[in-house]
Amino acid sequence: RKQKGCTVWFTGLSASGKSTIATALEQHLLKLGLASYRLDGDNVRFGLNKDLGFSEKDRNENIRRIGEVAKLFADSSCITLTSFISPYKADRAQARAMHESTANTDSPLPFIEVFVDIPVEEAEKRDPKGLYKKARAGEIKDFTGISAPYEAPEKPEIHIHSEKTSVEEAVVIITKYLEEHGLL
Ligand code: GGZ
Repeated sequence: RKQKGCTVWFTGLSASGKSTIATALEQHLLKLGLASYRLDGDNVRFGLNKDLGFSEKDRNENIRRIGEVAKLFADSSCITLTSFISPYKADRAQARAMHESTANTDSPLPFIEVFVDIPVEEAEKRDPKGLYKKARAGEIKDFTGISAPYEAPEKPEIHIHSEKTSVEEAVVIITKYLEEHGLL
């Protein structure tokens, strides 16, 4: 049976645990012998999107391009994982619409939105890179959750409560969803 591609779209605040969960999920899928690829700030914001910053317009364009690239990976039968704050509802809806439309592909590509939910106070306590501290001090402007908006998803396919769910549990929840939807 040929693997069917899809995109697992993580969204959540900085320090919510998106990338940690996505990395663990990728490892798990690769162990199962499935083709999986993770797009994140490290391989996208320093390359394809190195011309973009964190203004609303730049984030819109960041997410638009990531949506298009994720769609291409998914179309190549890859289980594609994206790990970006993606704070705007309209941008996530656009990425979803790209996947679900059959404009450039034979069939719609499943798009699974995973909300990695964390209260901003908790993310700020974690602050692994000291970015919240800098944002509070005004050294970083337009910082999501502090001085720029985060529009939480209303109906994500999967809702992970980051403070109560371990990385391993999150991987199990997402893997189970993919299995139940015939995507593994
Ligand atoms: C939010 C910022 C900002 C501002 C730099 N706001 O925890 P990190 O460091 O590793 O993840 C954050 C990352 C966010 O990039 P994304 O491409 O995911 O954002 S978006 O989807 O909104 O386009 C953070 C760092 O970049 N960072 N400045 N002002 N996060």
